[in-house]
Amino acid sequence: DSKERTYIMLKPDAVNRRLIGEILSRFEKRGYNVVGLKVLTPSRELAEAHYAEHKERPFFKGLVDFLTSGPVVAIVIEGDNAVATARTMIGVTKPQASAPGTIRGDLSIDVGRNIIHGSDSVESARREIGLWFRPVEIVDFKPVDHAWVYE
Ligand code: YYY
Ligand code: MG
Repeated sequence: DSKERTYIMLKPDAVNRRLIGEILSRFEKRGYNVVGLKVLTPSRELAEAHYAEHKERPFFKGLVDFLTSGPVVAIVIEGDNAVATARTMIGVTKPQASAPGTIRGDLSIDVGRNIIHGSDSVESARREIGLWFRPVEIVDFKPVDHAWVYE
């Protein structure tokens, strides 16, 4: 197994709909470890930096307005192949194209209210974790059930 990390963010719709526990539990039950976790309302600067790759897109302003409109939960998840597996668990960008069983496919309808973000590559994860967390806010630990999750 590898201790790959990914950046997961529960957007203001997830927080306002009280879905924090529901969503976090899916990663925990799968066997992933939560190594960073906080609730904050992001500044415009932070939201724009997070979504910098989309700054020329027509939905950019609405996306930043939405992300800064309320609290988000910033999360670092760790475990084998965390980046790709989390994306699979999340579903695709459009909730209506996301399969039942995925987070977006079970809990959302509209692309602009798709409740969760997950890094799209190990490189993006590194950048996003650095943007949202200071190193001291991330823990290094190995749960006692490790050998029951990994062979
Ligand atoms: O990585 P992911 O969140 O699945 O999608 P991205 O293509 O990176 O877009 C980021 C974010 O932007 C998406 O989660 C919703 C919003 N968005 C939108 O509102 N309308 C679109 N046509 C595309 C994306
Ligand atoms: Mg993306």
